Amino acid sequence: MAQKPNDKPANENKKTENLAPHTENSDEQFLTTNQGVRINDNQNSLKAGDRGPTLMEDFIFREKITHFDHERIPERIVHARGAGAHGYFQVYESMAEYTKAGFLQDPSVQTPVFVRFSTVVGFRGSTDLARDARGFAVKFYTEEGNYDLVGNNIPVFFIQDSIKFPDLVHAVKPEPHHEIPQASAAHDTFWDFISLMPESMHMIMWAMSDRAIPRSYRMMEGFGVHTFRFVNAEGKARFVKFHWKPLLGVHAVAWDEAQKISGKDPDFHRRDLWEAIEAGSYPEWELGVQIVEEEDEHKFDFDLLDPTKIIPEELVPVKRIGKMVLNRNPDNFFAETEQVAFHPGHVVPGIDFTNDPLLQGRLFSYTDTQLKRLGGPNFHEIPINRPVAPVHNNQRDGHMRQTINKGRTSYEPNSMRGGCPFQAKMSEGGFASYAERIDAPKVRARSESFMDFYSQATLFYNSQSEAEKTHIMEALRFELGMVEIEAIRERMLSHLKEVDESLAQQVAEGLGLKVPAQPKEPLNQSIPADADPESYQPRRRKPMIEKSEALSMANTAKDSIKTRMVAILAADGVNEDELTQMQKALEAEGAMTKIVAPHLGTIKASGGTEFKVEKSFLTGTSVVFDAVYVPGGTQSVDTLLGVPKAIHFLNEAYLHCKPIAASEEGKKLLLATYFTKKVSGESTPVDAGLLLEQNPESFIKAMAQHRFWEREKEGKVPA
Ligand code: HDD
Repeated sequence: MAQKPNDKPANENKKTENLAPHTENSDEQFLTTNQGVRINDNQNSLKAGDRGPTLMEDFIFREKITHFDHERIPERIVHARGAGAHGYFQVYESMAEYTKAGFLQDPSVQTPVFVRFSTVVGFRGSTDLARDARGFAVKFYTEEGNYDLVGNNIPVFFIQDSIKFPDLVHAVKPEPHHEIPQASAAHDTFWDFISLMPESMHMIMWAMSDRAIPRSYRMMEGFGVHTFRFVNAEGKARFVKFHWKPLLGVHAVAWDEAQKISGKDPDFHRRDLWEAIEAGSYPEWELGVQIVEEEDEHKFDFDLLDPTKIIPEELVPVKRIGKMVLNRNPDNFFAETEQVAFHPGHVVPGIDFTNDPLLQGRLFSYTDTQLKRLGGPNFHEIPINRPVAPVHNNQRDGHMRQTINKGRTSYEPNSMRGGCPFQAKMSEGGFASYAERIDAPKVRARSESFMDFYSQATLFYNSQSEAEKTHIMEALRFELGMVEIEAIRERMLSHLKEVDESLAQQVAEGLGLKVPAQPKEPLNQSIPADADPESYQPRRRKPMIEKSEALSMANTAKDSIKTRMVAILAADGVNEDELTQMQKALEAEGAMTKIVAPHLGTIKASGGTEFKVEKSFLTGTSVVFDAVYVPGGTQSVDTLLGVPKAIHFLNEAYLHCKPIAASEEGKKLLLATYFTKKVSGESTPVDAGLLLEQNPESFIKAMAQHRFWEREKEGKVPA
C-alpha cells in the first residue's frame, strides 16, 4: 500500500515518486534545445548579415517559436479556473463492513491525492470570488487504481438529467453575441433558463447563499452530490453520499467584499491556498459518508437518485471516516493543475454507481472532454494522471504515446503470451459492476418521484439564520436586478413564492414588482412533447423535517483562528509593547499578521525596533484581511489620523462585519470612523466584534466567530 516510509519528508509519497522522473530542474544547467543541444546564443536569430533576413536554417529559432505557438490548449468548458494541491488521505478505521475499496481498509495507510478546486462559470483568467458553485475534485492514487471523487461545494445540482447540461451551461456562460458578462450568472439567459426549470430551485437557494462566496477553499465543504454505492467483499451493496467537512469550519465573505476582492486580488483563493500550504498550515478535511441500506431506498420523501436532493443529516447522520491533508503545492501549474483529468467514472472495486440520470450522463462526458482538451486518448499517461497502480492492457498507439509496450501481442485471448495480460478474478481485485436488477421499458421520461421541486428549497431557506436569509434575499435582488427582461423576473418571483412567500415579497420590493398572483405561463417547460403535462407538475411532499442545522453556516465550527489574516494598522512611533504582545498572542493561535502602514519599507516602533511593513494603504486593502487591530503610540495614531485610506480601511472592515480591536490609545483612530458612536458608547447595542482595549484573549475569541453580521442591520456605513 502507499505507505510513507519514515525517512522521507512528510509530503513525499508514492505519487511524488511516480512524478519524479518527469520533473525537470534547470539549476546549474546549460540552456539546450529540445534535442539536448547546448545553445550558444539565445538573443539573436541566425541572419544573412547582422542586418539581413532570418535564415530558414535557424533550427533554434524555429523550434522555440513553434513550441511557443502551440502552448495553449482548450480550457475546460466548465470549471476552467482552478487551483490544485497534493496531499494524502487516511481512513480512521476499516470500512470493510461497507466497502472493499482498498484505500478504505487500513488506518495506517496514507493514500496520495491531488485536489483541484475551481469556479464553474468563469474563464481561466477570471476571478476567484465570483458568485458561483466551487468544484471540489479529488483524485485518490490508490493501489487499486485511481479513484476520482468529482464533487462541488454544494450538495445538489441545477438539473436532474445530463441531457440538460449543455443547455444549462450555454445559458450561464457569457451571452453569445457579445460575450458578456464574465464569470457571472447575473444576466438574462441564465435566469431565463432557470425560470423555466423549477427543478433548479433548490440549487438556486444554495447558489444565492453565502456558500457561493467562500472565504477560502480551505473553509468550504465538498459533496459527491450523487448517491453512489459502496459494495463490500461479500457483494452486499449500500447507498452512499460523500461529504468533505473542513476542519477550519465553513466560512464566507460578504457579497460587497467579494466584488471588491475580485478587483483588488482576483487570485485571492488560489493565493490563500498556496500561502497556507507554503506556511505549513495544511488544509484538512474529514471525509464523511451517509450510508443507506438498499432496502431503505424508498423510505424518504424524495428520490435518492434525484441529484437535486440532499439526505438531511438529521435523517441519516454523516459518519466521519477519514482525513485528507493537503501538504504540497504543485511544481508547475500547467503540468499538474491544468492537465489533471478527473472523471466520476474513475472508480475502484468497492465503489459503484447508481442510476442517477445526472451521474449516468457524466460517465460519458468526462473522457470525451479530455480527448478534446488534452489532445488524444493517451491523456492517462500525462504524469499527474498516471495511477501508482501498474497499467497493463492491449490499448496501443495514438497521439503522444509514451509507454513502450514490449512483445508481439496486443490482443486477448492470445496463446503466444500465455494469455497475458490476464483478467483478474474478483478475489484478485478485478472490478465487477454491481449486478443491479433492471427490468423496465426503454423510455424517455422522468420519474414522478423527481417532481418535488420546492420542498427542499424551502427546507434550506428555513434552516438559515436571519443574516443568511437576508443575504439570499439581497443576492436575488442583485442577480434579478441585472436581468433586463421583466417577464423573467416575474417568473422567478412565482418560483420564489413557492419556496417562501416572504422571500418572494422582499425580492419583489427590491425589484419594484409585485409577486404575481398566478404565473402567466407554465413554469415547468422541461416536458417531453408527447407527455401528459399533468405528470410533470410539481408536487410537494410533506417534508420529514422542517429544518436542518447542518445547512446553516451559522452552526459551523467557530473554535479556531488558525490561518486568519490580521491587519495591524501602524506608523512610526507605534507602541512596541502593545504591537508585539498582540502579534505574539495571535500567532501563537495560528493566525497570521501583516503590518499595514502609510508607506512600505519599515516603521520604527516606540522602543526603537524596526518592523517590516508588509502592505501600504495603496497595496493593501481591508477586504483581504479577516480582522483589524490598531495598537497605540501617539505618533503612530496621529499619523494614521491624517491618512484617509486608514479610516476607510476601518470603515470597510466594519461594514464587512469583521472583528476590530484597538488598544486604549489606538481607539482614537476608531473615533474618526463612521462607527464612532459605537466606539464612544453613544449608540447601543454593544458590538461584540469591536474590542476597545488591549486584550488579545477577547480579540482571539471574537475572531473565531468570523463575522458579526448583526451590524448589517445598521445599514449605513459608507464604504
Ligand atoms: Fe462536471 C468538469 C463537478 C455535472 C461535464 N465537473 C467538472 C469539474 C468538477 C465537476 C469539479 C472540474 C474537474 C477539474 O477540476 O478538472 N459536474 C460536477 C458536479 C456535477 C457535474 C458536482 C453534478 C453533480 N458535469 C456535470 C454534467 C456534465 C458535466 C451533468 C455533462 C453531462 N464537468 C463536465 C465536463 C468537465 C466537467 C464538461 C469540464 C472539464 C472536465 O470535465 O474535465 O466534462
